[in-house]
Amino acid sequence: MTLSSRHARRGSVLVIVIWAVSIGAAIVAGIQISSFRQAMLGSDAIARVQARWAARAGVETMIAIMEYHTDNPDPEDALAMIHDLEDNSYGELETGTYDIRHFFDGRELAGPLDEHSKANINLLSGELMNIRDMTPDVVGAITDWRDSNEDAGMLGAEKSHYQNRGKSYEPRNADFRSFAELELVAGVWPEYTRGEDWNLDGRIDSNEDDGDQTWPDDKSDGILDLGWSGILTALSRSSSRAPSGLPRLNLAIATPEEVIERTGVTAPQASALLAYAKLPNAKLEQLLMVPLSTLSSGGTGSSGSGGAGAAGAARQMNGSNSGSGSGGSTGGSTGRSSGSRSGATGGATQAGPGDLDSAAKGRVLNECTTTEFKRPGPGKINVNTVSGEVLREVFDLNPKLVDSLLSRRDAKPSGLTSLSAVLDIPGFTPQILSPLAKQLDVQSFVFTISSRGRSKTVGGNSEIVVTVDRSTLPAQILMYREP
Ligand SMILES: [Ca+2]
Ligand SMILES: [Ca+2]
Ligand SMILES: [Ca+2]
Repeated sequence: MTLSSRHARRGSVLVIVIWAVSIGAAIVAGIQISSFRQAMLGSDAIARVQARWAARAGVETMIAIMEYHTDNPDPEDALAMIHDLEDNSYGELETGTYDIRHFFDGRELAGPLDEHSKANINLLSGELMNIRDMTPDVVGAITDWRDSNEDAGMLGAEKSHYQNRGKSYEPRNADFRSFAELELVAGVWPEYTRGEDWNLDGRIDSNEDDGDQTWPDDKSDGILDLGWSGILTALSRSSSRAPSGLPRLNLAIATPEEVIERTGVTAPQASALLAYAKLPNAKLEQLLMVPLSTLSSGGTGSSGSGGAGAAGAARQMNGSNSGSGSGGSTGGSTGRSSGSRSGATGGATQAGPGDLDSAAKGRVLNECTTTEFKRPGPGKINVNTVSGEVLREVFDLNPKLVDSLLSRRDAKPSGLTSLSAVLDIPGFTPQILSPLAKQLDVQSFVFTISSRGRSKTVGGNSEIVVTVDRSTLPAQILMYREP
């Protein structure tokens, strides 16, 4: 072998070695880059999981507090649970934090949203026309969506209307099951229902407060305009549970002893209540408008004027249910208004059962019922959490009256523990109360928790929105979303 050929071989070995080394380096670099990427993806995934579980911890905390208060009610403090929920609306875990808030009536509040702070759309009829952007044809379509029949009203919309427009769905012909269902109704636009809260989570998101930079177009003023979703709900539910935690006493089948023990009324008052409860269409909320003596004498038929009063009360109920009895209800209210005044001044000295004072009315309204509870229906409005907007806009209440109700309520650290407090507010006459009375209560069962979780490490975010009914134990999840 010559020197030159040896040199050449050594050279080619060197080339091979260099080539192999550079291939090896490239492979190592490639492996490094891909494992670095995987590590990044891994830590992102870990951050997301941590954020999601932090949000979940917030939800579980809220549910635990609600269940505790269902188990341990405090009839002397209408706000005990709400304050507990607020106080625990922010929490820190080892790996993340959660934060539960909602926008309501132009402000951001800590804690879950009380669905009973809004009017249940399934209980509204004539009041719908008061709502902004609501037109007669939309009210007609909402009514047809909800009523069980297939007869479209003059301005309404039943199955054929939707079929003719190529829709793949038809009216439910029963109560709305969610607020979003409202957007399926003919003539309803998301701009009305959602306002600026485009993902319907009750919270202000960055795209909901940046003007027209991103959808939706918003006012970029730090306030979340909730549209109809700020005043209407389909999720609040009724319950047989009284503020004391006991099932409400059904006056249609109760004994006088049970009534006295539960409400502290006198024996003649208990008999009068039981007599009234046996009347067809007896509604306990009539106590807010009509003195007990008038209601019960209508029941026994011993007094002509009393009978007229009870009949007027029955007419009133029917009138407000159909939304077409405004003439009749005005006449009836005038009569009851004077009756109520005389009852308030001379109740204690009257013969017969004697009228209930406002505290006793409050206890009866809180603890009793005249109808058997079968299943949860649309829920009432909690006077302790209702917004001024709902009272003004849905019930067309005079703004000064609304202010006096809200300032009276907000001045009490334990809230309004019975509706009797409303009776004591000047200006809340029977006429004003009658369309509202059947929708008012002092407790809430259904809440929507919007929990935002944040991971401590890389800043992963996650949101869970859950609607919970706490009226039965364990609490029931009515809706779950991760928007
Ligand atoms: Ca229908
Ligand atoms: Ca939102
Ligand atoms: Ca925007």
